[in-house]
Amino acid sequence: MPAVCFALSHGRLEIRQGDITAAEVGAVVNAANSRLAGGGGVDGALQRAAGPQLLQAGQEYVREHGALSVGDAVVTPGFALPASQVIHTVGPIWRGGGHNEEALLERAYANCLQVAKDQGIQSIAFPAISCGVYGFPEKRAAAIAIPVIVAALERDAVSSVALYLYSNPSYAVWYNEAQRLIGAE
Ligand code: AR6
Repeated sequence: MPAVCFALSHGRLEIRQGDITAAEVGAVVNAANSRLAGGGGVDGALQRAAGPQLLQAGQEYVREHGALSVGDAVVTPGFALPASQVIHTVGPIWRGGGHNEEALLERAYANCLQVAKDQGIQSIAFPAISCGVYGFPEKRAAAIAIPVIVAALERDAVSSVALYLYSNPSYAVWYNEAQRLIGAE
């Protein structure tokens, strides 16, 4: 599986192709829905790998605090996952680009990174939030996500970020955007 590491002045950003459920990190990010009700895609894969306690923990959170707004991020344990914790966020549904989708996606990445900092989580793995059933165009998503992640690394909010892309074409899009925005790996 291809993977490339971009060394920044602070921290490291890795772009890799693969299954995020295997990530051995402080926290993996789940591209969830606002009721943390489980689903397909990354969410379904994480629920299967973590065991039923992950869904229970999310539902308990929603019972106590209510549903998440788009862009919110909350943390639960990782249960049977190799990752210690799961940060659940809700990306925007793409509705053509005129509904604040870009700002909301940026907010989702920024809030996940803020939760990681608040919890003292040093390493975090992201999927391509909103780029599956929520339909966000992948190149635009990469152009939004990568600068937010680089800024968090540069200010030492976290020390290591991995972006997990599931397919080869997705990996190529994100790799090219990282090259364009950061420069040589
Ligand atoms: N590892 C890494 N990436 C994956 C994996 C995996 N195991 N599985 C899928 N992807 P999606 P969304 C990629 O649909 O668009 C759920 O039902 C996938 O190819 O998981 O934010 C939730 O419950 C795509 O590029 O998330 C919500 O209802 C990316 O992960 C809704 O889907 C995100 O696709 C959220 O939709």
